[in-house]
Amino acid sequence: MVNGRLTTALAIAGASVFAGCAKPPTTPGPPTTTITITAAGVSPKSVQIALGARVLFINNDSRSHYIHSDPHPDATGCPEINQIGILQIGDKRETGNFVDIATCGYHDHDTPSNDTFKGTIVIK
Ligand SMILES: [Cu+2]
Repeated sequence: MVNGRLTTALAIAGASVFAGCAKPPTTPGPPTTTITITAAGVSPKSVQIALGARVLFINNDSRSHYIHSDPHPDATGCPEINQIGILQIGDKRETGNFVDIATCGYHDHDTPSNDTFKGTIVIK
């Protein structure tokens, strides 16, 4: 019976497609560390994160901030930080994934000598 075999084959194919849908959810990555910017400066001034993690910057100040890797003006130290760039009022943005063990300094590129807006991200 050709029809009987075909029906069986379709039933098996259908079962395996269903099994494919039942795979477990993907594991979430490491939690994101947050640095908040206000008129009082960046907080916390120093954060420690795991290798491969990112940092979220939130601008709660009443002006924009241009977050840049040290050293000023070249910003070559930790290019992951330069993904933040200019944060307008209320903006939030993540760095790239830090892929090297390092201590990364950053500053506000618009006011590079203002220590209030300088901070450190330690990757370990
Ligand atoms: Cu700069």
